[in-house]
Amino acid sequence: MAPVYKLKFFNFMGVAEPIRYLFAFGGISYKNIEIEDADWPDVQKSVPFGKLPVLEVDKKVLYQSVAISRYLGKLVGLLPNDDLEAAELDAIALTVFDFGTKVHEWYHEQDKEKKLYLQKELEERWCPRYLGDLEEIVKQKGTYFGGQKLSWADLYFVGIMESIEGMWGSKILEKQYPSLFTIYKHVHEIPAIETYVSNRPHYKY
Ligand SMILES: N[C@@H](CCC(=O)N[C@@H](CS)C(=O)NCC(=O)O)C(=O)O
Repeated sequence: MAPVYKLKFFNFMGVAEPIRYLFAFGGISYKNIEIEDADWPDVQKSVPFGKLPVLEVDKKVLYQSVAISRYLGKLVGLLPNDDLEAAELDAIALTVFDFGTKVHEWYHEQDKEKKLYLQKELEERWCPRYLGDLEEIVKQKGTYFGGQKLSWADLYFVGIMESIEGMWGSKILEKQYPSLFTIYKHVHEIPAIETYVSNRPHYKY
């Protein structure tokens, strides 16, 4: 019998969005549980390291968005058999997560001056560093992060980018990062993803 999947996160895209993409891609049903602010203190005590997302697979609890996405990636046929290629994709997803952390830090900064500083850092330092290097990797590999074949790392990247664009307030890839934009477009053109995106709740970021 297929396991029962329960994804616990909040009512935004964040690091859970790639997981939702992967479920959609594989046509796997799952319960998308959005924790309300009022319930968070209690839920926090019950989850590993006090963080979300977690994915319950029957009675087992998986945490860390990259590990969860890799697990689902294998399940839906988006993980290469070759261990070295698989590790390269882990590195991509972890790098995408690192970039997301920089944007998250800027987005939630309350101090005006510090926020301006972080914005400048993002524009002048972190976008060229992360997106620039990721763009080069794709250019050398072919169409996707893994070469010619779509992988879970592509879905991880696009899910996180959608959340990042929600925070940033505008599109980021089209003008300066054409290879990354191609991945973004291809992933959104996958019928199951297209259907998921057009039916999902209104997530701000
Ligand atoms: N590296 C973790 C990050 C998890 C994380 O930081 N989750 C945040 C939401 S994006 C969280 O649970 N924040 C609530 C809190 O720390 O109180 C992952 O990728 O899953």
